[in-house]
Amino acid sequence: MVADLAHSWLKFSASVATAKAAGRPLVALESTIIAHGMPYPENVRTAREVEALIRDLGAEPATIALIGGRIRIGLSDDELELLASSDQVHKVSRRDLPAVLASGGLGATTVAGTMICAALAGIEVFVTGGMGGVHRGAQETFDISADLQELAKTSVAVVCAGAKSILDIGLTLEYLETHGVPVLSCEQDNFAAFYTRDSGYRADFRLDDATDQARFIRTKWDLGLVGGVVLSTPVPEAAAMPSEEIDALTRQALAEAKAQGVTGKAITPFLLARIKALTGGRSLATNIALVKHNAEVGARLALALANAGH
Ligand code: PSU
Ligand code: MN
Repeated sequence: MVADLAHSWLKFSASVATAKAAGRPLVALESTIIAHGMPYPENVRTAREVEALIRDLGAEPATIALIGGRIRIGLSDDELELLASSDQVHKVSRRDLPAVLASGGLGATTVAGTMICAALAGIEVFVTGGMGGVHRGAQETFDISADLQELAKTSVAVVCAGAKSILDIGLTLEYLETHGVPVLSCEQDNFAAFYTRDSGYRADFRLDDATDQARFIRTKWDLGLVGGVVLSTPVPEAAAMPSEEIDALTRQALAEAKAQGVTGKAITPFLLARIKALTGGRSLATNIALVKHNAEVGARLALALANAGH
């Protein structure tokens, strides 16, 4: 009954509904990266290009957002444009979902928010840029992204380029281990660090092949081990940033956030925007390249999961 009530809040786009009915694999995409993670108009251009890449590989993209009091699974071109250009878009994680839906506002979903909506829509694979995590200094601030709790309880595979070094990556991986969330890596042994390929921390399991990734994920869920899986894949070599540079700029952006008293849900967008400004926009090119690469990895995983049955 609860599930039926929840489904009354969903609205599928025509193309996602058609693909779903035909049993074509679906790939969820988040909207916080569009509304709060990248500037206009690069954000809307990237969103469209990412959708096209997924379609070209034979899966159907479903960008998720809250519009007019419904959870929208799949957006039109105009709706993507609206999310990308409006300054009235709420950043929606688990906590914010009922508020923005009930008020009919415009909401961009985070990794946590998108996982919830994807699971309701029956979508198993979700592609993003970087995931949230345990913030540096969390021992004092308690700032741990709700993304991690969502991974602990919602059964969606999240494809990302690891986590940014604005976070404490070691503590992020510890947190995931505690909650039984497997961290898979493809193309390398180590967990990726978003702008750079190597976080310096080993992922739990390296699985380069989509068929093997799908078998792992299907086995977890067959066993009733509820919860997400992280699939980390590094930014393509040619687009990666030098790690010394990004480390120094990250420290600077963190110091500025602290000096200006930026906290809570505002901190991640603040740091992303500062790093972009401090790199003269080069971090944006890296961001776009890694999202596109993640989309390819995610589309292949969605196809492999469809072939793996259940
Ligand atoms: N990391 C990025 N780009 C992003 C985000 C994180 O590199 O756009 C967004 C994602 O939507 C993620 C959210 O779920 O920020 C995490 O925010 P918070 O730290 O407030 O939980
Ligand atoms: Mn936070």
